[in-house]
Amino acid sequence: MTRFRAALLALFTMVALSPATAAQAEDEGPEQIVNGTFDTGTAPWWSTGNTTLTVQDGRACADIPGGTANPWDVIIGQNDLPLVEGDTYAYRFFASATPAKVGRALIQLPVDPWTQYLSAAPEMSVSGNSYSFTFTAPVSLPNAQVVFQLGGSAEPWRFCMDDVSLRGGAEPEEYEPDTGPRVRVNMVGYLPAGPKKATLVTEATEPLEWELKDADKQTVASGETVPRGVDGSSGQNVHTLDFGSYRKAGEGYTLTADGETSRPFDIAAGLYDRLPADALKFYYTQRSGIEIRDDLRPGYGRPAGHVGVAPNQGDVEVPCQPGVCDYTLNVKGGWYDAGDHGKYVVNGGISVHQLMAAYERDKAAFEDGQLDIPESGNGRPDILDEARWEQEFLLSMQVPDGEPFAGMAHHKIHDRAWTGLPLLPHLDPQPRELHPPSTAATLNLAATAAQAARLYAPYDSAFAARNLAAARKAWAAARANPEKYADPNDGIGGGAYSDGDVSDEFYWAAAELFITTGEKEFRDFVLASPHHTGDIWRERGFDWGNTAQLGRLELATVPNALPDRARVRQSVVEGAEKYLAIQTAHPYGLPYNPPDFDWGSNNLVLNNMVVMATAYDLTGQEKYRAAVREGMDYILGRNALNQSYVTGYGEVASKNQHSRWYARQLDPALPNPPVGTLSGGPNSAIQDPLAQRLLTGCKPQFCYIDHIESWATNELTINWNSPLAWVSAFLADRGGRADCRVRYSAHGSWPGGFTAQVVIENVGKKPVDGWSLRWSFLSGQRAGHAWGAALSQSGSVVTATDLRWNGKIKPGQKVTFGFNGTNASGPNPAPEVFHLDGVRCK
Ligand code: 9MR
Repeated sequence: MTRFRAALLALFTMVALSPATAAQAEDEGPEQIVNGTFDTGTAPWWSTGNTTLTVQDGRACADIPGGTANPWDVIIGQNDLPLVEGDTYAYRFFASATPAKVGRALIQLPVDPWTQYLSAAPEMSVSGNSYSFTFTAPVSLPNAQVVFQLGGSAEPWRFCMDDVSLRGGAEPEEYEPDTGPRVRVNMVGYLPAGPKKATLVTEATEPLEWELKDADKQTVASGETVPRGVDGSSGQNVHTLDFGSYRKAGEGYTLTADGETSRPFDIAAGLYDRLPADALKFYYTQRSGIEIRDDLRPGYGRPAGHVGVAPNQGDVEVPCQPGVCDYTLNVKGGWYDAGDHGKYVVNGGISVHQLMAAYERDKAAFEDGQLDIPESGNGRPDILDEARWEQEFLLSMQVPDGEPFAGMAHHKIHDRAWTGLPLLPHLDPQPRELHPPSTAATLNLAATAAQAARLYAPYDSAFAARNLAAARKAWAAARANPEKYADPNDGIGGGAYSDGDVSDEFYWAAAELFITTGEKEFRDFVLASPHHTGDIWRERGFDWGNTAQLGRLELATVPNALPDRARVRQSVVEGAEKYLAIQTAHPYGLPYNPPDFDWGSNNLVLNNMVVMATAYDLTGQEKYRAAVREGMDYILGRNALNQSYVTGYGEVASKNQHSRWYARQLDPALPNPPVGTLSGGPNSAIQDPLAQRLLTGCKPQFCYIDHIESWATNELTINWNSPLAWVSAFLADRGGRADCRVRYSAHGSWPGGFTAQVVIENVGKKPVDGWSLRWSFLSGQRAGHAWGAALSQSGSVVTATDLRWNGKIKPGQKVTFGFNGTNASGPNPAPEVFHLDGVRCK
């Protein structure tokens, strides 16, 4: 390419007022501006917090506030433009101002002393003009800034721009991620008893020696790698190595092979102890409608977003999009979906469901006070308080009685137009709108409300009843409107979240309603659904748009009286076998391997791990637990990019996820995302301009960049942290299986009450000497008078302890105790999971 190298002495010259011809542009060198035509939204353009860039009629426009003193009080710009010393650049743009204004157009150093390489004062008219300048770069730098300084006006005005172009300099360099040492490990570490595998990137095709070294660089184990050929997900020739036989706990281990030494890692039993709480704490700082307290999250405090305080225009009295409805709703609260300020019922649904499911899987693992949230100390598990924040919002999205589509749920509420970054929630000036009700949203509400009805019953019976009523109403409304789909083109100002097949949402909702009520209507629906028997275990995993798996997992794990429950449980094991086979064949141990990776692939990886973890819960077979542990290695560093996707976990970890308020990469005064935030991860479709510029042609694992502008590969969302929370709670669970088998039978019931007998059998080889048995009730049941054991109950968790005289259980022997229960509304299902002295029985 010929470079336009005019020997200009002046720093810049204004040469013409006409747009460049194509030939001219060709001569001028490569384009350096990303998305100067605003065809793909406003990214990676940014603005100061007092204005919002939105696309209008193909141009990027912003309302510039009046009453500022200096030009730099309002800025719109783009970062990271490379300049080459001595090269001449052509800079062009179209701009308009209403009313007419003089602005400042600069190309400058992005930090103090803000050296200007080009400075112009375009006189902008209402109809707009094209501007053209040239300048010669006096220095080389990788990150010059193009900015429009638009402040200093007493009156507000409107600015629009288009066709922003900076031509010249070097061809954009091919982006090469820094992938560090070629030995890839879980940088956080390995569990002493767990599998320990690593991946080596090498040209070699024959086995190579590997050595495991401790922190003193002493070799403690060694072996040979296994060549695995070229891996399609990365395009790399790789070997795997297995050091699972080494089990000694310690810090600072490294693996060496092929002359390369891995990043350090630990071997520790407590590796995952903090992760469940960190993954769950993420939700508090995603909350809308409440001030985030800095004392609870130092560095993250911020005023309440969207509580009807200017410049916010929501969320207390939100109208519909024009023509959709003529009422307003108070939909304050809930969690912001992701890095945007939208709130979407379908995505909120799976997120709150997975939090409640993590709780329901092992209620005793979740306590009050774990998450440092405002509700800590109220006597209820924090995870339920956090989930309730979202569930209340979902309830508020239900169409009121007497209105068209009463009982359905509005699909979403969000800004009328997309906003730029950074923008704290309370500073969002956009009008907010309710979008039409959808069957998918309605079924998400039915499912989560039915689930909430049973889980909140021990703590707040009124809230439980409100949920059950809402679930029934939503179910009936969905049945009456079974094909009201969200418009796939309704994606301005928020995501579309459209889904043209809601038969899976119907199945999931029916499953939850059946589990909670035991009623025939829901049982019949479940049994007749094609999702009840079909192979629903897609390689690509499940997510907000594929929810049949949620129904199947719930029916398999939560006690219920389905006639073919044994088959349902077996089907989960079949799904797990499928993911296990994919993982075993994958040299990076990935239980997900489609030829192209989906948007948010990390959450699909984690959801496939949920299926394998559930198979472990159902069968106690170690191979499934080992598979979950190995899957986590990928998330935490054993991958082609040699990085962890969880903020704060591992030496090199994602920290610039796309977010309007954790936008430190754009504004050093703002924080990075909190510790425990999952990045969406590799996405082959690279929809955002930054990823397109840097990653075009990427192999799946390489379709990722830890940059705030890469919203397609590096966002954070409530529905991606939810499987992280679920899986990490599973991983933090240190127990194996105890040598006990428990039979629980409710024999005899009367309105509101029942009597139950529990038999504990010692199926091991060692005698038990003193025991305590723990289980949790499914809904609001309470244990009362007991015989043969002392019973105590906290929330829904019951603990039975021996009475000394029956504390010994010899191998092969049994002890029996019983109790009277109350509050057995609904199906009163028998608990199925029991822990003896804290360890789950077989
Ligand atoms: O996670 C969503 C992904 O499955 C969809 O393909 C994509 C396009 O509709 O949208 C993703 O969700 C985004 C949503 O639309 C807006 N908030 C941020 C979400 C994560 O990027």
